[in-house]
Amino acid sequence: MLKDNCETIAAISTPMGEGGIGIVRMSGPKSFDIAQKIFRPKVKRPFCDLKNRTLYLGNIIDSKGEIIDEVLLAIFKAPYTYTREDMVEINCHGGLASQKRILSCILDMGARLAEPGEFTKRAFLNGRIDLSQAEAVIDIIRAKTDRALAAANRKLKGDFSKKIEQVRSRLLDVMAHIEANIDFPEEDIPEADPVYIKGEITEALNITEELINNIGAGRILNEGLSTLILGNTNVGKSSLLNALLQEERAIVTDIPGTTRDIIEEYIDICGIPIRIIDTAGIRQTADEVEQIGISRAMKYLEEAELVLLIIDISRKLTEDDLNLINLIKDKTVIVVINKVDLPAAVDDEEIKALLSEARFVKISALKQEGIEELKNTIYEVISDKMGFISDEGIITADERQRRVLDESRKFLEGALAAIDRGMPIEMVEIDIRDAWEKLGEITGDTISDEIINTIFQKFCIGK
Ligand SMILES: Nc1nc2c(ncn2[C@@H]2O[C@H](COP(=O)(O)OP(=O)(O)OP(=O)(O)O)[C@@H](O)[C@H]2O)c(=O)[nH]1
Ligand SMILES: [Mg+2]
Repeated sequence: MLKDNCETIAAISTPMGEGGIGIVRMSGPKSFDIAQKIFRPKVKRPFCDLKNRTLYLGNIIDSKGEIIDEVLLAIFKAPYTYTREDMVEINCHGGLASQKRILSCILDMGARLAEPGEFTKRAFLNGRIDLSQAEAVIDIIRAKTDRALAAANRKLKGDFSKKIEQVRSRLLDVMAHIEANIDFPEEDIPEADPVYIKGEITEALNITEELINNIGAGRILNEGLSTLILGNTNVGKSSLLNALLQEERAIVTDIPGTTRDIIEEYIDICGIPIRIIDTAGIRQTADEVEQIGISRAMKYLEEAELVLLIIDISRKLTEDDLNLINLIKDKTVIVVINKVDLPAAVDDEEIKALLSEARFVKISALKQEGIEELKNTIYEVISDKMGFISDEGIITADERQRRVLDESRKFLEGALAAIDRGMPIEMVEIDIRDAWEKLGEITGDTISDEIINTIFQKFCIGK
C-alpha cells in the first residue's frame, strides 16, 4: 500500500477566524529540523535538549530574524504520536495573520501543506489505527450530541473493528477448512463438513445483520434525523422551528408566504440530533420566488425521514392541505395541530380520519405550549423506527460502510443458498471469500488507495 509519508506536512488545525489560541501542526521526518530553524525558546537550551511532550515558551521568527508571534511549542517524538511520526505542535495566538505566517514559514523551510485528513491518514498508513477507527475521528469531530459522541468514541476504541474481525476470522476458518479438503482430498482429512460450514456462515450472517441494524441508529446519531416541517402557508411552521430552537431563527409574520428558502438547524432530543428543516408553505401560487421555495421543499420531502405536518386549527382545511396530505401518505408523519389557543375551525376527528397512521400532537407555537410533548413524541417515533435498544451496540457509520456491510450480507446469503442447493463446496467458498474481502474494506485490510484517498478527503484540514 502506498506510503507517502517521506514528506513533512503542515497545517493550521484550529478553525479559521479569531480565537484564543491557534494550533499549527507538523508531521514527518523534517519536523524537528524545521522547528529548530524557526523557534527560539526562552530557556537557554539547545533545541536537541528539549524534552519530549513538553510545552516550551518562545518566539517564532522568520528568515530575517523578525518575531512573528510568541508561542508555546511542543515536540512529539515518533513513534508515540498521533501519526507515529515526529510531530511538532505550535500554540500561537488565535489570529489569522499569526497562524498563516507561521504556516508559511514552515512551508518555506520545506514542509508541504497537508491535505484534508492527512494526519489521520498517516496514523492509519503507519498502522496505529485501522480504517474504521480513522473514520471514527471524523464522527467524533462531527458529533452533535453526547450520545453521538459516545457512539463515535466506542468506534474509535475499536468496537466496530472487533465485530468485523470476529466475522472475518470465522470466515477465514471456514475457508481453511474447505481448502484443506480441496487440496488433500485423498489424505486422511475429514470431508468438508456442510453442517459446520453452514453453522459458521449463519453465525457470521447474524453478526453482520446485527451490525446493519445498529448502524441504522448510528447513522441517525451521526447525521441527525432529517425532519421536515411541512404545511400550508401561515400555519406556524417557522414559529414552531423557533419554539423548538428557543430562538428567533426564522422570520415570522402574518403574511402568507413569508419563508421562501430552506432553513436547517439541529436540535438535541434526548441525545439524538434532529436536523430540523423549515420550508416554504405549500400552496398554489403565482409568485415565482415562492414557487422555487415550494419546489425546494418538495425535493427535501423525498429525503425526509420524518415529517411534521402542521395544521392550523383556527382555519378550515383547504384543497392545498388535502393535496399535501396525499403527498405524505407514505412518510413517517407526526401531525402537529397548531394554534390551539384560538377557537377551532376544524374538528380533530376530521384530521385524524385523513391520516389514520400518524401520531397527533396539539400545540400553540405562539404560546410555546405542547412543545415538550411534541419532542417526546418525536423521540418515541424515532425510537420505534430505529429500534433503539441499548446505546452500547450503536455504531456510527457512513454510507460507504453501510454499503460494504450490505454487500457482505448478500455474499453470505449467497453462500448459504449455494450450500442448500448442493453446489460444489468450491463455489460456496467463492462467496465466503468475497464476503471476507468486502468486510476488509471496513478495517482497511483489503482496500484500494483510491478509496482510502476519498475517505480522507472528507476530513478537515489539519486533522
Ligand atoms: N394565535 C396563534 N398564532 C400563531 C401560532 N403560531 C403561529 N402563529 C402566527 O401565525 C402567523 C404565521 O406564522 P409563521 O410561523 O410565519 O407561519 P409559517 O407557516 O412559517 O408561514 P409561511 O412561512 O408563510 O409559510 C404569525 O402571525 C404567527 O405569529 C399559534 O400557536 N397561535
Ligand atoms: Mg415560515
